[in-house]
Amino acid sequence: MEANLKQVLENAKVEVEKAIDLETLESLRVKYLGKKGTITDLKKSISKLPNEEKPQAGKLINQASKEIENLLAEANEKIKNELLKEKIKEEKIDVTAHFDKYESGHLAVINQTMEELETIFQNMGFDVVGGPEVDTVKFVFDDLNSPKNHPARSTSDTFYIDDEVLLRPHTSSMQIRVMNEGKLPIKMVSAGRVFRNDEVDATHSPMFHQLECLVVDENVSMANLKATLETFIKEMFGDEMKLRYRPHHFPFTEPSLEVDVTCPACMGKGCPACGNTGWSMELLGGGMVHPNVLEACGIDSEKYTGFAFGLGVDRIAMVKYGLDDIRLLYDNDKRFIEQF
Ligand code: FA5
Repeated sequence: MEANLKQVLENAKVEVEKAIDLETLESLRVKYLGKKGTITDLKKSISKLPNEEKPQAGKLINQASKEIENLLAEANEKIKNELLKEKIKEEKIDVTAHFDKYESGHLAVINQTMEELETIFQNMGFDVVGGPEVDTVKFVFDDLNSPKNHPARSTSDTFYIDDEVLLRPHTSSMQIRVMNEGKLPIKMVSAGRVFRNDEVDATHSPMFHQLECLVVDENVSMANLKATLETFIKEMFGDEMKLRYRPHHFPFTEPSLEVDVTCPACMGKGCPACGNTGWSMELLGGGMVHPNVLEACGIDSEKYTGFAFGLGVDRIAMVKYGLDDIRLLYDNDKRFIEQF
C-alpha cells in the first residue's frame, strides 16, 4: 500500500506540475480525488485489508489525499494568477473615455427563467411558495420515504451542517412542509436553490435550481400529471416540443418517471448536440406521490392521491436559450449576461 501510494503521489506531482490550464487541473482532481478516483478507490480497498493494517493504511491514504489537494490548490492559484496577468495585459481600460450613461443591471438568466416558470404555473392555478435552503434530514429524506441506506443520504452526495441539518439537495422537502400545513387540496410550486456534491460538467453544477410541483386531492391520477407537464412544456418552449417519458425510481413516488424534451438544436432530427438521439438531456423527475409520504404528513392515502415532479431550472434555461454548458449561467461573464 505504501509503495503504491508513493507512486500515486509521484504521478500526481508530475501531472499537476505539467498542467497549464484550469480544465486540466479539474480533470486531475476528478482522476485522483473524484468519486471514482484513484484515492477514493484506495480508500474503498481498506476494507479488504487485515484489521491490524487498516488504521495505518487509512492514515497514509488521508495524508496522500491532503497532499494532492494542496498540490491542486497551489497550482490552481498559480494558473489563476497567470490568467489574471494576461487578462490585465489584454484588457486595458481607457480611463479617459467619455461616457454619458450609467448601465443598469437586470435579472440573471436563471432568475428570469424561474420567474417565467412561476408565472406559467400561476396562470395554471398553482400557488407559489418559498422555503428554506437549509433543511432537516426529516423533511429531506425521512418523511419522503427514503431508505436509511439510500446513497443520496451519504456525505459524499449531500452537504451536511450537522447530523440533522443539511443544505437541501432537492426541493422535494417542500412537499412535506406544505402537506404538513394540513390544508387540502394542494396545488403548489416552489422554486429555489439546491446543493449537491456533484462533479461539475456541462450539465451538472454543485449548486443549481429546481422547481417542485405538488398536487394532492381526491382522484388525482397519472393523466393529470401528464396533462400538467405537457401544458407547461408547450407554454415554455412552444407547441412543437414533444416529451419523452422514461420509467425511473424515486423513493417518494410510485410509479416514477423521468422526462426529456425534443432536442432544441435539431428539433428531433438527431445532431451532435443530442448524440443523434433527437432528445434533450433529462429535464425532470416525477410520479404519483407514494402513499407512505402522504401518511407521514397525516393525509389519508385511501382518500387522497397526488402527483409531484421536480425539474432542473438551469437545464430548462439551457434548452430555452440553446446553451451547451451550465457553467455559462454562473461564470458572470458580461458578454454572456448582456445577451439576456
Ligand atoms: C430529484 O431531485 C427529485 N427530487 C425529483 C422529483 C420530485 C421526483 C418529485 C419525484 C417527485 P433528480 O435528482 O433526478 O430528482 O433531479 C431532478 C432534476 O434536477 C434533473 O432532472 C435535472 O434536470 C436537475 N439536476 C439534477 N442534478 C443536477 C445538477 N448537478 N446540476 C444541474 N441540474 C441537475
